[in-house]
Formats: sequence, structure tokens, C-alpha cells
Amino acid sequence: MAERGIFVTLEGPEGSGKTTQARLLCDRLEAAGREVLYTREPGGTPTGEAIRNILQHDEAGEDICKETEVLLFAASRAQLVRHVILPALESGKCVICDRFADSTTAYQGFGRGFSVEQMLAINSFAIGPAIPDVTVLLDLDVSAGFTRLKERHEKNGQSPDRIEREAMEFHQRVRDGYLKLAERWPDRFRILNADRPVDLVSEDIWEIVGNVLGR
Ligand code: T5A
Repeated sequence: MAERGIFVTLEGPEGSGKTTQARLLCDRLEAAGREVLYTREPGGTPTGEAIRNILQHDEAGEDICKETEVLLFAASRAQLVRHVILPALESGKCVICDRFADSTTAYQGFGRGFSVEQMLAINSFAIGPAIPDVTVLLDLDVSAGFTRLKERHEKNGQSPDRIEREAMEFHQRVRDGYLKLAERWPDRFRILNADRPVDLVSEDIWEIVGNVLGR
């Protein structure tokens, strides 16, 4: 039987560089001979991508209440864990997930005002045994993240999605919330200053993941 793979999650406020860093990490792991699976939340399965569309872009999601929002994120996650993450880990792959359960605690817990314990209970039901081996928190000032997103939107001709359009105070609570989560689980979280060049952040992530792999 294959040795169980490792499960790495990238978290952080908007525009902190999670997708950029997840891709670089996957490339480095592959170059080092590891089998890798990249996935993202919400999404990563046909069901999850349909839920993502409701949550972020579709008019059907414009008036969802916050309870529905929590449950839709959790539903997307439950599907991703059972159909993608656990099978990949069991086959020995390194799973790199761009956002995971901590996003719900940060955005719906600290951001929307649900209790952290409620979010943890819902997450626990959704993820079952899929606990990340390490969670890299890319920490970035909220306005710096939005400056990056604005540039990206202008370049790609996109407009901000439903959650990006939330007030700055909401996004500040999310950032502060992430730091509180990192304090609560110091063994799992690694906080990195994301306000640095891409390659420096990437080096730090490589070192963190190398330690988990026992290189
Ligand atoms: N959400 C998600 C919840 O509310 N609850 C949940 O449970 C979950 C799972 C998902 C949204 O859903 C919310 C959170 C989100 O609002 P998404 O479209 O998947 O949204 O996007 P995000 O995950 O939020 O990702 P972002 O679009 O915010 O960006 P990333 O991935 O953090 O950043 P990235 O890599 O795309 O980079 C952004 C821009 O900055 C540049 C990049 O080139 C890019 O243009 N950049 C840098 N520039 C300078 N220096 C660096 N070091 C840079 N790194 C990247």
C-alpha cells in the first residue's frame, strides 16, 4: 500500500498570493519527483464548481442568507474531501489545497459573526478525517491585497465577486480572525509575511513543506 501523502492548505485574505504560491509549490514538488494534486475551494469537483458559481458569481446567490452561505461552503468541501482529497492522500499524493476549512472559520465566523465553535462543528462534519498536515497563512494588509486584486481585475477585464465586494471592515475581521486561528493551532499553522517578492515567499513555503515531508 502507498504511504499516505501530505495535505497542505494555503490560507489568507484576498489577494495574498495563495494561487500563485500553490502553483509554484506544485511545480517544485513535481520537479522533486512527488506526485501532486492541486485543488481549490470552493470548487474542485463538478458539484463544488456549481456551488462556487452560486456563491460568487450567479445572480441566484445575490440574496443568500449567511446560514445558507456557510452550508454551501461546507457542502462543496464535503464533496471535495470524499471524492478528491482522501483518495489522493490514500494513493500517496501531496495534496495542495487553495483555501480549506479555515476559510469558513475566518470568513463566516469572524467575518459574518457566527461563533467560531459553530464553524468548527460544521467543518468537522464536512471534513471528517481530512485534517491538513500544515496550513500556510499568507498574511497581508487588507488594502495591499485589494490593490493587487484591482490590478488583476483590470488586466483580465473581470469585476469583483460577491465576497470581494464586502466592506473593508469585513475583510479586516477576516485577516484578524486568521491570525487568531494561527494562535490557537500553532502546531499546524505557519504564518508568512506575504508582502514580499513572490520568490522569497515561495522559498519559505518550500522550507515549511520540506520539514513536513521530512526531507
Ligand atoms: N470563501 C472561501 C469563504 O468566504 N468561505 C470559505 O469557506 C471559502 C473556502 C473564494 C472566495 O470565497 C471566500 C473567500 C473568497 O472571497 P477565489 O476566487 O477562490 O475566492 O479567490 P481567493 O481564494 O480569494 O483568491 P484571491 O483572488 O484573493 O487571490 P490569491 O489566490 O490569494 O492571490 P493570487 O495568487 O491570485 O494573486 C493575486 C494577484 O497578486 C499578484 C498575482 O500576480 C495576482 O495578480 N501577486 C503578487 N504581487 C506582488 N507580490 C506578491 N508576492 C504577489 N503574489 C501574487
